[in-house]
Amino acid sequence: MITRRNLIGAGSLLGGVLALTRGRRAQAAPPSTGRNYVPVVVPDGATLPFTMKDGVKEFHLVAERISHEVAPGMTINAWGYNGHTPGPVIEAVEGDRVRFFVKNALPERTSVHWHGLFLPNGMDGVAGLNQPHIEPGETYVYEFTLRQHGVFMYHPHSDEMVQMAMGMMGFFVIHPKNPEVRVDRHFMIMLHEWFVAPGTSTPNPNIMLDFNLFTFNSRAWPGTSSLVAKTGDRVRISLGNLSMDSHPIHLHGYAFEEVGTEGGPTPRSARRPITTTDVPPGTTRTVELVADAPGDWAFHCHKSHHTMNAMSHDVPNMMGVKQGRLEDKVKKVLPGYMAMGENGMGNMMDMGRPKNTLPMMTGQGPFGPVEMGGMFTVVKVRDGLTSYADPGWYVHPPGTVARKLT
Ligand SMILES: [Cu+2]
Repeated sequence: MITRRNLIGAGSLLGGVLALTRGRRAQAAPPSTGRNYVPVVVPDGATLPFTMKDGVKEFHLVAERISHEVAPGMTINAWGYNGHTPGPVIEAVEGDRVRFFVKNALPERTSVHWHGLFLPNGMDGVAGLNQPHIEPGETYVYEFTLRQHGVFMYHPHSDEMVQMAMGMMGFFVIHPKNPEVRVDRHFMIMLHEWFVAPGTSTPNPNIMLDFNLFTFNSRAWPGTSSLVAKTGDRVRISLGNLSMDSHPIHLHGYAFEEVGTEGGPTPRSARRPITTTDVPPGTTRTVELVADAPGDWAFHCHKSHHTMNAMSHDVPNMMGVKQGRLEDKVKKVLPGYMAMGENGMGNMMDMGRPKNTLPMMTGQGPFGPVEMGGMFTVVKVRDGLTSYADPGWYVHPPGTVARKLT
C-alpha cells in the first residue's frame, strides 16, 4: 500500500534560487524598543534570537529534520525548526518591524504561515495562494510590521498535514507596547499529538483519530519539566494547539482567568474564573493567576487518554472479569498478548514493552508511582525562591497530607 508515510525522508533534493516573497512593502519601520519585556519561559524549549538591522528585527528559521527526545527512553525522527520541535518561540513587541529568513532544509517544499497575525496578504504564507512554495534548498524572506499584541503561532502551509504531524509549529508572542499588568512568569506550552507505532521512531502523519502520544512542547510525562513559580508571582500560561483534537487543560488547586486567545486579549468584562481551558485546534489560550498557594499542583489535559503514553487500544475490556490463567493460555497462540487487568491497569507497568516506547503510565512522585503519561506536568509554587530551578518535591506542613485511617 502506498501511504504518505512512505514519502517521509524520501523527498527529492531540488536545487533552487533565492527568491524574495512578493507583497506590498509596508511603511517605514518605527524605532524599535528592543527587548523591554519580561521574556517568556519555554519549558523544554527555546526562544528565537534576533539581531537589529537598520531598525528591523531579523530572525532566522531553518525548517529541517531533527532527532527529538520525547522523554528519556524515547527519541523520534521529527521535523521542526532550528533543531527544535516545537520551533523556537518568536518574541517581539507591538510596533516592531520584523524580517524572517526561512531556509528550507527539508526533503520537500514548505512555507510559513503566521497564524493570527494582521499582515499584508502576500506575507500570509499559504503556498500557491499567497506565494510560491519554498523548494528544498531555497531561502525566502518575510517582512512586516506587528500591528497587534497577543500570543499567536507559526506553521507550514504547504503539505501541512504531514509537516505539522511531524512536529513543525511554534509560538509567535507579540508583547504589548504598553503592558496593562506586569507578569512575573509567562510559560509557553504547545500541545501536540502524534502516532508513533510502538517499537518505531518515525511519526505516522496518516493517522486522523487514534493518536498514541500526547505532548507539552513535544515532551511527554515524565519528560516534561515543571513550571516553577514563587508564591505571589503573577503567572501566565499560554497554550497553543495545531493538532487534530481539542485539549481541555486543567490546573489543580487554582482558578484562573483566560486573558487572551489567538485573536488578541480577552476584554476584562468577558473573563470568568475557570479551572480548565479548552484549547481547540488552531487556537491559543492564555490564562493568568496569582500563585498564592504553595505546593506541587498537577497540570494536564483532561482527556484521560491524553495523559497516557502508547498502548494497544485493541486490548479486550477485562474490568471485573475473573481471568484466572486465561492470559497464559492465550499467550500460547498469541505470543504478544497482554490482557487488561481485571482491577484496572495501574499495576501493569512493569511488564515488557517494545523498544523506544514509553511506559503507558509512569513517573515517580514522593509518595509512589504517579501513573500518568503524555500531557502532564507539575506547577511547583514555593515561598521565598531565589532561583526558578526545579525545587524538588513539595514538603507539606505537618497534618496537611491525606492519611491512612485503617
Ligand atoms: Cu488532550
